[in-house]
Amino acid sequence: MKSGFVAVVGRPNVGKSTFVNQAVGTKVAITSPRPQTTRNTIRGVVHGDDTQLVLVDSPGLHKPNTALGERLNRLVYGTLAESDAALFVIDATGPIGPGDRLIAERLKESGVATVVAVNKTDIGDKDETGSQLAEAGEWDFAAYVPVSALTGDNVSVVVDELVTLMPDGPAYFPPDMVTDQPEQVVIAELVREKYLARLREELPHSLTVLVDDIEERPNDITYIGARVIVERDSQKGIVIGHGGEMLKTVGQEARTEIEALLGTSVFLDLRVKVEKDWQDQPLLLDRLGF
Ligand SMILES: Nc1nc2c(ncn2[C@@H]2O[C@H](COP(=O)(O)OP(=O)(O)OP(=O)(O)O)[C@@H](O)[C@H]2O)c(=O)[nH]1
Ligand SMILES: [Mg+2]
Repeated sequence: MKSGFVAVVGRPNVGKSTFVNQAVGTKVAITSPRPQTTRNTIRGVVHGDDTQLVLVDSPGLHKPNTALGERLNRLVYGTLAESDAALFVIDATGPIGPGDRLIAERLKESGVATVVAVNKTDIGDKDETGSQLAEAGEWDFAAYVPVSALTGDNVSVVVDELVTLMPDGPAYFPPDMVTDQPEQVVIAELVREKYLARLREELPHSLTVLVDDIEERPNDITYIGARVIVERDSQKGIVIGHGGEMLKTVGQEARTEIEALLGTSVFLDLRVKVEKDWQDQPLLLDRLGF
């Protein structure tokens, strides 16, 4: 069969995770309008007729200004070195910028066969999409496809292009497996997604979620204990909300999705904890799995 690993790269917020979810057909990676939503490499598997694409979603590449940012960038370039192909996602709604050019250069240097997806065509201006395709065309990559990861338009075209770049290989994942993430990570990410949708500006980057406990209880109830971790005492109040409102709403929204995922009722026990400057503490980053 044709199979292999595809590094999905691009600037923050261009729609990498949305693309992976659409191609896989299941939400394996959370998405949000905020940059730096994805913090880990996440594998999403596209099963085809005698083909298997393992899409490796990764954090958006940006100028690092914290230890976390540096780790994320290293993670992405490490992923690239182990890939059979790359999918470079750029955003049709804005001009190609220095960030895109830098990534294009790195991709060229790496020698990894690359497909370019110009994403968000559903909201991008036709002319702008056209001029972006022309400009990106000068990089001379394997293929260029305008897509909408959100609506699914042309996503299968990108998948087909990537499949042609795959070597002969084994099935890396069994047919029923769509991601490599353990259940507690998927659950923690769903909670974080609900917060990302609600919080403004800097706070999203200061927030992380850790699931400590998943227990099956009688009457088909799953107990889940999780910590919402922020950096400063002042952020604790925001995350909890007036009269506990924020914590409650986020908890309810996350619970609904987790119940659908697990197929049981869920008791979600969320606690808020302050870990000072967790983004700059190597030991804590290790514990949080970065
Ligand atoms: N209209 C439109 N919006 C999109 C499309 N693809 C992604 N988005 C939106 O763009 C935002 C960012 O999408 P993500 O998939 O989280 O982007 P990302 O590249 O994974 O971002 P990071 O993980 O932060 O690097 C979200 O609000 C998505 O809903 C698209 O094709 N059309
Ligand atoms: Mg992402």
